[in-house]
Amino acid sequence: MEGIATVVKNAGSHYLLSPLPDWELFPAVLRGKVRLERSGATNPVAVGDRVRYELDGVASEEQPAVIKEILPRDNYLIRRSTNLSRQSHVIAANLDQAVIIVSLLFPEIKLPFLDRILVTCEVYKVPVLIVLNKVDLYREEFPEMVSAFRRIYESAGYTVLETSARTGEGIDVLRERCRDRINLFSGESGVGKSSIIKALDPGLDPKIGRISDVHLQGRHTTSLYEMYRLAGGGFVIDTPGLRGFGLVDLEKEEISKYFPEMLAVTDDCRFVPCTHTHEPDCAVKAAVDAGRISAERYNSYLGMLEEDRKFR
Ligand SMILES: Nc1nc2c(ncn2[C@@H]2O[C@H](COP(=O)(O)OP(=O)(O)OP(=O)(O)O)[C@@H](O)[C@H]2O)c(=O)[nH]1
Ligand SMILES: [Mg+2]
Ligand SMILES: [Zn+2]
Repeated sequence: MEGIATVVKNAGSHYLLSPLPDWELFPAVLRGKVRLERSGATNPVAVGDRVRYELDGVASEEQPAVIKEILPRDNYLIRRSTNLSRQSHVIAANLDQAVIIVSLLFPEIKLPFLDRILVTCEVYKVPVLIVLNKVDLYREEFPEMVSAFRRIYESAGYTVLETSARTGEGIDVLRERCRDRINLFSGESGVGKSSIIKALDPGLDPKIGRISDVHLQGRHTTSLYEMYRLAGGGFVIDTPGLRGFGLVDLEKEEISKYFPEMLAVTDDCRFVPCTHTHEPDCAVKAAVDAGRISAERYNSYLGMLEEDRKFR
């Protein structure tokens, strides 16, 4: 028998499939020659991939379904482990939304890191929702930090949702935003990705870690890519916390296209292409000077240009 199903879990060489939107999990393996797009990725099949499988009888651990073909992807996200490495890893495929989870403290946020993730989502055309989690820990004490963060990302065109997996704040709104979609949950280790999934649907049981006392960092509790079905509707993919995040291959002149607030004004730059650094009459620099583009985002952009020079 043959069928089409979606990869919902990837544990090394074993996979779990489900015929989404139905939730009936069964094991599968990759065997023989699978027709692949030439991608150079370290993992041929990713969570979210729709696959054609073959199966004799009922799938079991002893007799898993066999993945024969990966169907064309609507979209996907990849990352390079470092800028130096040519190897890339497909994070997930066929996503309706990337929910990027951050916390201002515990672990302390690194804006350039967030901006690289956002650029990657723009490159691969995956709509983004930014979730500012753990507000119970710092908003009362540092309200100006929260409003500064909001200002930076809302002025860039992103939606920022404040949540606390601990108190439940913002969780109903997030549940609504995740409904009827396939959502990737991504972000640094320890920001609360798995905790939020548990808060969205207390019937689920993703592994939740502890922040290390010494480094105030996450401990990479989640180690696999795994999709969950939310009781409220929709699907979420829990992922291991990102460490390094190498930027995808981009030409220097291209990078600013993936900063929506820069893209919006580049037509007014005198030079085409413009790197928005030394050129006269640059609309991006003018917008930064006028405070319409945030200095933090512009600095992240300059950092990416700089790396681009270093690594090729
Ligand atoms: N105070 C507070 N603590 C939280 C919140 N969300 C998560 N935590 C705590 O933060 C720690 C890490 O949470 P996890 O859900 O494991 O984080 P994660 O992002 O899944 O981490 P990795 O799986 O390592 O990538 C745990 O001790 C959680 O209890 C929150 O909103 N408020
Ligand atoms: Mg986790
Ligand atoms: Zn310019």
